Amino acid sequence: MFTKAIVRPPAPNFSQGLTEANLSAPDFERARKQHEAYCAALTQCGLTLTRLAPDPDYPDSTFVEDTAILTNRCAVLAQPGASSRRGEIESMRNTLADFFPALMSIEPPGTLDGGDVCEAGRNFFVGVSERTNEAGAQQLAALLEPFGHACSSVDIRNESGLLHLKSGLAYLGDNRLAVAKSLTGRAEFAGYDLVVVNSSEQYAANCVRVNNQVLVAAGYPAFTGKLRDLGYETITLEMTEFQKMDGGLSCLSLRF
Ligand code: CIR
Repeated sequence: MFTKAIVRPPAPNFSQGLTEANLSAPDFERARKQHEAYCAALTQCGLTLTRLAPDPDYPDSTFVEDTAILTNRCAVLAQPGASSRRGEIESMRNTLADFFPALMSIEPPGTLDGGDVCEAGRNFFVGVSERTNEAGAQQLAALLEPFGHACSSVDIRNESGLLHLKSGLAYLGDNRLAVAKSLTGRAEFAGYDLVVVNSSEQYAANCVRVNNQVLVAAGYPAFTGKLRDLGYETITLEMTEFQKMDGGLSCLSLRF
């Protein structure tokens, strides 16, 4: 059960962040409205929000999920794989210190983006990606082990179209994973029930279960239909402007 979330609205220079999406430039006003609707959905799910100030020094800083890994017993500050994002960690350190006395960090040469870490019950899947290296994944495993969490690495370096592991994976609770079609054969996911997301709807795989609801990007009817058939209550959210900056739905918040 989550009770809180941290969010940071996009800054006006949001469009200057990193992207390989090859879509048009995002519209700031629309992004701001989409972010507001996202915050309203989290509130509707029962969460109390900490809203950080937009930070134009870091145009990607609205994607707060990449800066930390939060569990019910501890928090780990990430070490962003993209150099332009490294400075996002410091302000998150101050914010998290208010909530997590046991605050740990991934240290260089390790790199790790929170978007590569998918908690699935007691196990954590950690994507080794363009952003997260093996040293970062190993550090996280060593830091979480004393708290009773096991980590397994999933190498996605050859998965075109997946910036982070969670771009193609989400834990729905109930031993169930939403998984992009291209990841379905991975041995790491044996033992879980898989809800497969068709290639044409891959973006929707980055959904978020928040208490009794699943937040899912608008415009992906096949996947949303599957979720509803399984009995999940869904809230669909327009994510177009964040998608243009390679951002998924989960990366706009840190939930705990
Ligand atoms: C970046 O490339 O770092 C940002 N433009 C997007 C990060 C999205 N994060 C995520 O999906 N976890």
